[in-house]
Amino acid sequence: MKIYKYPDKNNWSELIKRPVFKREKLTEIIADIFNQVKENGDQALIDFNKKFDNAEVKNIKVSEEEIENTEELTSEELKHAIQQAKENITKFHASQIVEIEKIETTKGVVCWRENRAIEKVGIYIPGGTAPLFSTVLMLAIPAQLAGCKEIILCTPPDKNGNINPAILYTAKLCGVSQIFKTGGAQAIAAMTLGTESIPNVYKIFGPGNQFVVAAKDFTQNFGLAIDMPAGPSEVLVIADENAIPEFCAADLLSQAEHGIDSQVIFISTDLKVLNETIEEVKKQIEKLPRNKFAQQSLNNSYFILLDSMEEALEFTNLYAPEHLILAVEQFENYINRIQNAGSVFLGNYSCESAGDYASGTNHTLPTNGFAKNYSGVSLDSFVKKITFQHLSKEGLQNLGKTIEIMAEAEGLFAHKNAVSIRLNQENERI
Ligand code: HSO
Ligand code: ZN
Repeated sequence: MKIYKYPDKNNWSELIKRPVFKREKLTEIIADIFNQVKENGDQALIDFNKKFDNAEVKNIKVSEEEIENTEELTSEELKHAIQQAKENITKFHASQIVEIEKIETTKGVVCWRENRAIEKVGIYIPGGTAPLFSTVLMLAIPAQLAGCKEIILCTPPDKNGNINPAILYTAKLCGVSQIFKTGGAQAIAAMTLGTESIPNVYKIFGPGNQFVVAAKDFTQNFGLAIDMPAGPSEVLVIADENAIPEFCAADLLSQAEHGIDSQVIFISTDLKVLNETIEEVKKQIEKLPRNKFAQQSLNNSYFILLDSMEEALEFTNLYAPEHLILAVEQFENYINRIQNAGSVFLGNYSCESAGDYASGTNHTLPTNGFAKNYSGVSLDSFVKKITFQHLSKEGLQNLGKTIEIMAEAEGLFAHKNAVSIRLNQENERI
């Protein structure tokens, strides 16, 4: 834990830096994995399962029976919780569907946009120490609402060749079409190139380790889109004198427990709150089953004392956190000054966990400073928008001169002619 009291503004650029990843070496490894998947298809995935996950899997595709069994393997309590989360996430994302609005820009010239779902999308869910079935909700719900025809999901099997039942249960509940037992860069390669069992897709979503991140980078060479560039998860908490240190500490730890590279930053304008939060973190971390992860990520984390809320927001906008918690009383006064953040949690009762699981907002958010230029996943992430226009004869008469003048000024006479030929048309055919 590093503590900075009133750090000089000249040093802020150091504090907003994230850990750097060496990407170059990875590219070779990723290219090789893509090649193997291209050459050997499913068999390559079966071999990788053995090599990386120590799992014997005969069939890459999860069977209907395996999916049905999850009904029994998932407790009623968890099913109810997943249902409530699903309802809220559905409500919030359905509200993002906008009505088509036809705009007459000039009399007789009508323009509009229509959404078309991306036909085939792939969701990656990491394996490892936490089975992120909540991420299935966050990705499959908007995909289904958008109308994606094929939603496939890849996730690595455990040592026994199984997938966590909650992941399967949620995937089925949210309309995932097919589920495959493959993880890491090879899963991304399979969704990019297609194999005997796995269809290729047009866009890949979901978190993962550095290999998955690099493979998602690489897939763009094949014309695929990805949700967003990724980095480790992060939270920044701003606390004023009214913040509750116990709550702040719990929020910091909820992010820190994700992994050893998670980043948590605590900014306070009040020394007492700062000190008490640090003490609380030390106390609460003891009781966490994942305290080893949390401790390591706290080692890279900062506790910063600043002069004012103005400074706190200035720092925040530079850092551009994935999650921002405003543990301040008059949070309404600061909303319009938040420029760069993935998702914002307002007041003492809006914990990040709410958004991570069940309030309705999406938890797939820009990390690593990308909140400066990216939004989190939403319904829009699963659609393309096609523009349409219709010009009546009168419309072209009203706009034609402008187009002709501009085309001529660019030296593009064929463009000009496409208008002139219509305006000067002698025999009316239309
Ligand atoms: N905080 C993570 C999402 C998550 N948390 C999933 C719990 N499960 C990244 O936004
Ligand atoms: Zn989380």
